[in-house]
Amino acid sequence: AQVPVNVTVTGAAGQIGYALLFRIASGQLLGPDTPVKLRLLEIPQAVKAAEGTAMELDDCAFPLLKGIDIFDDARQAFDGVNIALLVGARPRTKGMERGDLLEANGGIFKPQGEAINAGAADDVRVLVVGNPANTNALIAQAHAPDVPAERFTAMTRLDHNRALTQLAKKLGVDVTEIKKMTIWGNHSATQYPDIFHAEVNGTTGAKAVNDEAWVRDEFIPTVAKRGAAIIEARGASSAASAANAAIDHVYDWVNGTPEGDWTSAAIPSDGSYGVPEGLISSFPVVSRGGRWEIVPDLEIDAFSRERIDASVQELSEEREAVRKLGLL
Ligand code: NAX
Repeated sequence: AQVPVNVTVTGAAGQIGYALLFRIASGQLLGPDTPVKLRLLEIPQAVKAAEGTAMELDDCAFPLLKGIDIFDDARQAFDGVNIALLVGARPRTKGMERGDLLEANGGIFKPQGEAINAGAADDVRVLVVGNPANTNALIAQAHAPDVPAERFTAMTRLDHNRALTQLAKKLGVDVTEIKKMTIWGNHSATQYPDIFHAEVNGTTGAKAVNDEAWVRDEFIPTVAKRGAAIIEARGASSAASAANAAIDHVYDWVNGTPEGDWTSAAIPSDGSYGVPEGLISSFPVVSRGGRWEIVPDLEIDAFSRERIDASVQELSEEREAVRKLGLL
């Protein structure tokens, strides 16, 4: 029988955790032939709730689920980990400044990076979901010097999927008719969803829409502020859709993206498209042979340039801020 893949999920007792764990255990993360073992990390106060979720996972009798262990210690949780889903983070609370937020999350992602460095399997792949995701990924990466830098990624797949549906609705087409959507930059309100390279039935997304005002004043803000709109409507932040995006990200990373299409992921920049090297920024990416590659040589017009630069500038400022805090 195949050796189970160790999947560590942090923040396992949270809302995204609740939506994510059942999909991992049912085989949607790694495919229907790959058994998994779950390693759940929580803070001590939430271990009991994680145990409750584990009871429910047991009650599903998932054929692919070969074990569940629950920890409140990062070293143990990341021991032998193959896939690390870093979901738990410190949310911004009222009156909290950006610097406080980065510092509080540094207190989470630094020790988790160290624990990954100490105990992870050679093939470890890390996806950071917890916000501020790009910079949290950078902090974890900085404390895992023995792990190849490219194994640290942050999630913009939810933004990507949101953009696909918004464009499909506008054009009255099926989401499957749209290829090559791109999210650039930070997973924040400055992100830039780009439909100039998207393909829809033989033309570009932008040409199919043929309405720059809609792109500028409706599409981009709707995608960028969708998280807030969900909170407003649901009274809680996106959870099932975030879990779905995490599944999509890891599945594609392991299994490859389809020919003739690409997706979006925040990965360490190699300097492409003027994004400073090392920033974990969202790009158009394909996955080949288990690695993300940035789609090269796209033409970037002035409209896109301005928006990519603004989001990347924010990432540079976040990097500078965590450097000053001694977190890099
Ligand atoms: P919840 O507050 O429901 O759950 C977070 C869980 O993390 C809690 O159970 C908490 O006890 C746990 N936790 C806190 N510190 C921890 C630590 N040091 N180790 C282990 N666990 C720890 O939040 P939820 O709605 O699940 O969201 C989780 C994170 O995802 C948040 O940071 C949120 O902002 C972020 N999101 C990111 C998205 C993305 O697209 N990248 C979209 C959805 C979501 O907003």
